[in-house]
Amino acid sequence: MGRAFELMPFDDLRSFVRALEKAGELVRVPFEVDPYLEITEFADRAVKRGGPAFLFEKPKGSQVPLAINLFASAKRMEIALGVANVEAIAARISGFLQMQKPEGLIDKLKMIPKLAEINSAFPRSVSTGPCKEVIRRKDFSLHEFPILHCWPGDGGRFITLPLVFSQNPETGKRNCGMYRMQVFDGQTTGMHWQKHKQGAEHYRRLFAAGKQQRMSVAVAIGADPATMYSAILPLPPDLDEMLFAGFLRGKPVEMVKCETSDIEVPANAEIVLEGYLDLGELRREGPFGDHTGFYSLDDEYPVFHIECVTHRKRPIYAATIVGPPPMEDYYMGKAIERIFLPLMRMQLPEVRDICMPAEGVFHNLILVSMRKSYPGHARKVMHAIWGLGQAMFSKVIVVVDDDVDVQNVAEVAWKALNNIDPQRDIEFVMGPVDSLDHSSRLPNYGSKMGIDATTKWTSEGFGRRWPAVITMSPEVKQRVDSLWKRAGLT
Ligand SMILES: Cc1cc2nc3c(=O)[nH]c(=O)nc-3n(C[C@H](O)[C@H](O)[C@H](O)COP(=O)(O)O)c2cc1C
Ligand SMILES: [Mn+2]
Repeated sequence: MGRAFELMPFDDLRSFVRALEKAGELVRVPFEVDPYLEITEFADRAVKRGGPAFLFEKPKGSQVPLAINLFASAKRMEIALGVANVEAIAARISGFLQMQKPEGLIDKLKMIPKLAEINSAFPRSVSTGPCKEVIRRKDFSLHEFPILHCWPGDGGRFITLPLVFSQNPETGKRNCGMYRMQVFDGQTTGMHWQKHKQGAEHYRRLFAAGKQQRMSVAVAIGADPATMYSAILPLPPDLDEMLFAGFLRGKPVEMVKCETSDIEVPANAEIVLEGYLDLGELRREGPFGDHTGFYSLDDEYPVFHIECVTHRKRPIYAATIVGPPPMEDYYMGKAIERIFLPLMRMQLPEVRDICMPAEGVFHNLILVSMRKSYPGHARKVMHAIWGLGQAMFSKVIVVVDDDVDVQNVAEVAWKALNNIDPQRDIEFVMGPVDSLDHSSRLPNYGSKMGIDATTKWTSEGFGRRWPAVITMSPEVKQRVDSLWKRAGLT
């Protein structure tokens, strides 16, 4: 029986780097470049010009090479996830969601590959792995690594692609999120998990329980690309990112226990930082040149104390930069948009497509096309999106009819602007907003706007006639096709 899918999972970061190099998607920089601002300028220019990923072999002041922009194009996202098109992942997810109870033997046989696929997604605990090649309980310092000082106004150096592992104190379930970490000294960093994220939730619950003073946390830097990517996915709480990574790569993620705690990390990681947070200890973190293209303001965040560093013999340090869009995170976010559409459509089958344009920096602008079936339906969709996990941050939602291609922002602007009576069709709601929003009246709390740009119906109180969009008749188009050539036009 043929496999339901074909993936060539990467074993680790370095095999991904090699694949990118082979595909002409990565350039090695053999001379010295400074992690203080200079690497940012390389990475920013490259992403703005459709340029390559980089492996900086000699970051100034460090023996450790640095990889950046690994996910910074549609092509690199596809290589990372082992697909010709990210829509293929959406199709695999749809396949699972549409799975029916098998009726006969043939149906049952058809299910076997799908079940095998699910089975291969579960993470496996292993006793050791490459991330343990070097174990250092003392005499380690973060200053050995080429940690970027990204932008001139940043508060310091930041680890920008960390996989932060923590445990839900009530269920014991694992979470992995990507939360930047400011280097305070060789053994101490900030832990910038924002209020709404799972790491922060674990911290709050443990603190509230009042039974212990410390929270164990482990951080992996650099792993196979599907595992790295899974850290940013807006999964439901308690859905293990490592399970999702296994699904994405079609092979279990191998997890190995830390030296100093029970937390597990990907065995193939390049670098692992083990440590703890003192519950209640906060420290000023930031400013940081952020996803929004602005510096996010400094604020109080927990402090991560590192007790042990393990790494490969010759580790590669993985980094990204964020800043004025489009940046690498745009391509990571675009893939999220495509991969998560089938999951959103399970809740909201009326939604046809969504688009988050680069300028909206993920959730500042969400364009939604939908099949409208009843009065007020567009508003129901807005409110449902505001109720859906991290989509709660959607600052502006524009809903259009399903004949509008939301991937074409010009078409949305044209049709939506014609279709709205602003006072009637725009609604404001109050609620949680992204921690990075610098305009909201209070941190984390502010207003959001929904624009119903669908065709208005009599049943919605619209008493006038609604005009059709202008199109030329197909016969005339065809005839002019030949006349056009006859006139010598191309
Ligand atoms: C490059 C990059 C950096 C990020 N930095 C942060 C951060 O510092 N703090 C934060 O809360 N979220 C950050 N995020 C977003 C989270 O990783 C994302 O919301 C993720 O879904 C959180 O996982 P969780 O739901 O398991 O908490 C970052 C995302 C990317 C792509
Ligand atoms: Mn999570």
